[in-house]
Amino acid sequence: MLVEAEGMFYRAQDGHSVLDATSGLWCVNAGHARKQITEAVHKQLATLDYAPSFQMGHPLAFETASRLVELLPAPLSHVFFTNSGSESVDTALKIALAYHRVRGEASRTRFIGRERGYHGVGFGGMSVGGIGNNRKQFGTLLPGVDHLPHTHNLQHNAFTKGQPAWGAHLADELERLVALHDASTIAAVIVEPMAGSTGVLLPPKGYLERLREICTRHGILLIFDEVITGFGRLGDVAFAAEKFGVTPDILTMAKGLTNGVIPMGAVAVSDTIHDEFMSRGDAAAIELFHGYTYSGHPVACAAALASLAIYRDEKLFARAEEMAPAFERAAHALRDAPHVIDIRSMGLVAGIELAPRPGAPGKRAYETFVTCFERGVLIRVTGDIIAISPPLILSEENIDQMFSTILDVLQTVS
Ligand code: PXG
Repeated sequence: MLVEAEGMFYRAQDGHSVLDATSGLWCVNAGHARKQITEAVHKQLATLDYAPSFQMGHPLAFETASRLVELLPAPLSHVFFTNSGSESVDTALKIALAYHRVRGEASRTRFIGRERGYHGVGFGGMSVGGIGNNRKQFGTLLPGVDHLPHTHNLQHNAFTKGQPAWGAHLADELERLVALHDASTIAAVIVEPMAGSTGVLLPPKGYLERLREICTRHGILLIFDEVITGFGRLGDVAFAAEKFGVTPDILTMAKGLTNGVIPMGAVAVSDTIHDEFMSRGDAAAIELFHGYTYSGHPVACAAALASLAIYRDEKLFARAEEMAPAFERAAHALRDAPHVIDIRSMGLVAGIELAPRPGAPGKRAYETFVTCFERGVLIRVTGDIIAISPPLILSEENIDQMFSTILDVLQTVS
């Protein structure tokens, strides 16, 4: 149980201090209890606690959208607000369907996701997602969904720093799916530019470029799910799209948008998509029959604006890039630690893959997680992979503490 948080640390119920090596759940990018955000939320609650976004509006939603557009690569220039990553994904998928329909290509209804992808827990996101355990309890999901192969390959890419050299050709599988289903049936391809939840899989060099090229050639929309990669996680810039130099047609975000303080998500779309909706029908008509009671919630907007101001004023994305070499060195120093079979990293994210204990997959990593917590470091594990994604404000001392604790613990787990 966690009861308090400040800066890089939680306090557990028994009073011990716990270094947050996971930004909560990949979201507290500016660290905990940021006064600027707390005060903005407090003030907003007393000023305009709620306003509908159906027929009505309020200035903060437009201000937040404008700030986001400044951070997004062109031509992503319009924003639809949601309340979570899952809602962002389902919104993005619905926008893709409706976009093709308004253009007279209603046969484009198929989605292509990727094995090991995570896109939240709505029916759309779960269907395009590719993590078996997240799907198997729920029977039939959306029809008309196919999956690209994942890009993880230890034989070729173990212990890579940054993007692996091997694997761009895996994007060509999209051509195979296009040949199988026909482009006229495919609405969109959705991928995380770096797969987070499944255990930090970086895109092979040239892979995203090839996906982009194939999508463009066949009139298929490319959606990047940047719920984890957004807001400086990979260093230097706000979004992975810019980091990797590949721009999707639709980009989903959440988490770091409000520093995790108030639930909020958003979907950015290109000018072309926006204009296709807006150029049709009568000016007073509703263009997209979709939205949430809490879309653009004023308090969430206040939290987002304060978070974005911190990212900008403290140059946190540049700071993530500055700290990345020390973080990468410390992560890769675990190479010879017991059980470690791979380490991969970029910016302020690292995946440390352990060999599963024979007959007990996941147990070794789970015990590592529990013991690290007892020793004052919060890590995240998925299967037998440790994922580290600290707040971007971290110090070298924090880096030492997190990786030396993991090393000590790996030396004790069997
Ligand atoms: N897309 C991506 C890429 C995500 O990582 C979602 C969508 C869904 O967001 P919401 O806000 O609906 O949860 C996510 C969420 C983990 C973990 O253990 C990761 C997420 C959520 C819970 C656990 O890595 N990511």
